[in-house]
Amino acid sequence: MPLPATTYRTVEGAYLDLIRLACGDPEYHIDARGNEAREVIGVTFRLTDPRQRLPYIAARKANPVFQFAEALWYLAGRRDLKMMEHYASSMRASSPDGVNLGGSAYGHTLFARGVYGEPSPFERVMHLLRTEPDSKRGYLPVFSADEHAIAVNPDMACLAGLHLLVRDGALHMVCHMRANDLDCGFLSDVFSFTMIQEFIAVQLGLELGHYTHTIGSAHVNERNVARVKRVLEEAALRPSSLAFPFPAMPSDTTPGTIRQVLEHEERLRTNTDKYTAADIAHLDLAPYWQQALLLFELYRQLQYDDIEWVSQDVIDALHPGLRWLVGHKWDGAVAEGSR
Ligand code: 5HM
Repeated sequence: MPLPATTYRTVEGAYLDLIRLACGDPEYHIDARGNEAREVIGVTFRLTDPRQRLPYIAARKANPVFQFAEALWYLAGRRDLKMMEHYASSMRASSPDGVNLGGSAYGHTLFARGVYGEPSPFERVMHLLRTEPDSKRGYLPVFSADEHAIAVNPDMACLAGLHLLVRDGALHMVCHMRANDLDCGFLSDVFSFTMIQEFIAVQLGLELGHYTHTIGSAHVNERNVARVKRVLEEAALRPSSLAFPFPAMPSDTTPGTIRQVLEHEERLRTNTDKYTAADIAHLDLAPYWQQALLLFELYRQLQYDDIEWVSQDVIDALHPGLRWLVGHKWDGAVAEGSR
């Protein structure tokens, strides 16, 4: 009996197959809201190890600073533009009021409590899964029909919803996206959504299960086709993908941990503080979350300090996979021997 979806161990394999398909054998050429794109309709794949959520392809120049920032922003239930535009200034264009993000503030939809302190959708689903583990009702809708009522909506949620299923002691997740830009949005979406899955698994005391991703409109914008081709050329020349196993989220991670990481993040984002690797190592935070702060300190140096190289202690303290990624993203600011 065939598996329900094409299965990959890491996000990189899925990313490469999807861009190859949409670029090389598109079903349609579309032009929605001025974005010409090559499109395939209705794709699904499964990641057996959702922790392997980073691609190691030099030509892609993936940005782990943005990916951690976005995942933490979601987990904290935030929607403010000021945090996210620091890491990606392009996000301002999606904000309807210059203060908050709209439909794409998925974490606000999922994790924020109601105005009168009512439980968040996440808290309600946690209660359901604790009381009826075999439930099929653990669905967290994100896209709202009301979004169609907003005239000239600059930010309509691309994530339709996340479905949580507890089976055999593991938390599986199925993600439904109405649309996914395979070159730009896809990698940070899978990174963040699998972080959300792992965070929820930790809250429930469960193993991390598999992650299934389904897309209505899977597309590559014409303006990104040249980069996509470079990515595919690099992948074709490599014997096999680089392996930097991504560690497990600590089992004592709570919403309070996320708040604590983001308090430090804010100090670095606003350049109120600067940290050495030793400062970060002495914080009351698990090494896993210290990695996020090392990335934010690295980004602080790039944004605010008049430096030739990012300080070597920060580079040396990074997980080898993150060091590889920042070395290729900011190759002019990370000493060559460290890449
Ligand atoms: O016209 P439309 O609202 O579909 O344009 C949004 C574009 O951003 C699409 O290309 C969509 O696939 C991409 N996108 C994404 O891939 C947007 C968001 C933010 O909601 C996202 N992933 N998370």
